[in-house]
Amino acid sequence: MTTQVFADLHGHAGTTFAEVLRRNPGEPEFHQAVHEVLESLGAALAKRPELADAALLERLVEPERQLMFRVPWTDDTGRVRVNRGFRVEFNGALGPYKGGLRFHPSVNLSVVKFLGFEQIFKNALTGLGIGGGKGGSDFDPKGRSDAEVMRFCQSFMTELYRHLGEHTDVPAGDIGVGGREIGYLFGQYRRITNRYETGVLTGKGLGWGGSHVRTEATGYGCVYFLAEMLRVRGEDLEGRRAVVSGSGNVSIFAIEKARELGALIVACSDSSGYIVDDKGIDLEILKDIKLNRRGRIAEYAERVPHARYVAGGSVWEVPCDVALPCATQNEIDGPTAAHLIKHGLTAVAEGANMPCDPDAVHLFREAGVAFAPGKASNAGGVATSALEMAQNAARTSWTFTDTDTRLGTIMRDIHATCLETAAEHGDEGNYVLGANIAGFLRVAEAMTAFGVV
Ligand code: NDP
Ligand code: 2IT
Repeated sequence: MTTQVFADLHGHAGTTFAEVLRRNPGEPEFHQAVHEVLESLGAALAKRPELADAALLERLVEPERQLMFRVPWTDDTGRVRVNRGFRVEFNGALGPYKGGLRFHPSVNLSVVKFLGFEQIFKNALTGLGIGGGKGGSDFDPKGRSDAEVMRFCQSFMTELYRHLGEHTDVPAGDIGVGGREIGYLFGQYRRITNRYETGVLTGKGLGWGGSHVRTEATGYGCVYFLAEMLRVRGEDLEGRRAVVSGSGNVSIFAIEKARELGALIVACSDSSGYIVDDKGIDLEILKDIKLNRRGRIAEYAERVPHARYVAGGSVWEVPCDVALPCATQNEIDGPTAAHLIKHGLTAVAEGANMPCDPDAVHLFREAGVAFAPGKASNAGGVATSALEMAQNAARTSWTFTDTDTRLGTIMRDIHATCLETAAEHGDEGNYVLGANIAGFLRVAEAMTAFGVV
């Protein structure tokens, strides 16, 4: 793990950050996410000194509740395995804690806290009534049978259920958690509680309380945001050469929508390597490999003779005009960003959470690259989760077109909010500043109304 060097923060933000470092040792991802938000808030706090007086920052950086628990399960050979489960209920000022579950060997408290912290501002930006939370486990679903994944999910829910509820805490998917896992989790929740409480999880199947467009929402929403960011610059996606990292839920539907809007997506990846297809990725083949058969990206090059597979390496070696990082945190660092800029990059929209590190974001801004931070551009997933909760509460279901139209409107509204907020605070076009301040102000208003709680 490399030691991070943080730019100095002044005044109230500086003292708050020093306390975060002291109180949360060994949590670099959490420090990084907090630093980025605090760095943006100076201009907002200068206009609203009463927020600093009410210790809003000190309260925001401290999770309301952090749960860690043992998850024992039995593998197919009969061996007992033990994983660690997490749920961080970070801030419930705007609604039930809302945020995904990540199953990946890299999951630890720092990762869950950074994701939960980001989620507070992201969820606030949607304008819907959802607080911020996140959870998961260091369980690695890769190579596990369906039966093993089911037993793990059942054990995980056997502890977690007591902390959940449609008005309390509502998980969904994230890395390693998709429709299959949500099914097992919901099945166990229903069995333990004897309640058909559809609003307790989102990302459910369409036949049992799920919403149209939830599967596509994060990727589609990210491209809606990107298209809007280009539109205000007098540009569009037609004929643009794009690279997307990852080949999971967010990546696949970002590719689908970007292609529909005229982009040529020439490369994508998984954790083993990347593929390049200069004719444009064949989405049917990619979906078959990744969604139907849970295969590896290398198979794409076996099925598409003109494509090539590069084992290891980073997909960001491939020059592009538009970058959609949709895999994981800190996948684009300073040198990678410099390489991309040198080869003609003009726009970045983060589909993943915090995929660009602070050096990369700084270089993009300096070079005039249009940059959309994840908490704004990937908010379509959680926004559609809130739409799923609304449908569950009303015991109704909307059409695909209706739901997709609502998603489009939400993403354009978030885009406008970020731009307007950045301009009001003296930094035109800075989506990072706009997203952090707008999200913060909405949460701060509710927290102030509630008093010291
Ligand atoms: P998936 O599990 O569906 O896909 C993840 C993809 O990223 C896979 O291709 C995976 O490769 C790759 N990947 C994951 N971790 C690493 C790593 N450490 N190094 C290299 N590649 C990696 O997850 P999602 O698509 O749901 O999530 C992707 C990102 O989007 C995450 O940052 C998530 O937090 C964020 N996000 C997701 C939302 C959602 O609704 N699902 C909403 C908003 C944000 P492999 O299969 O080889 O592991
Ligand atoms: O990072 C995210 O916003 C998600 N993984 C989706 C959360 C949700 O509750 O839909």
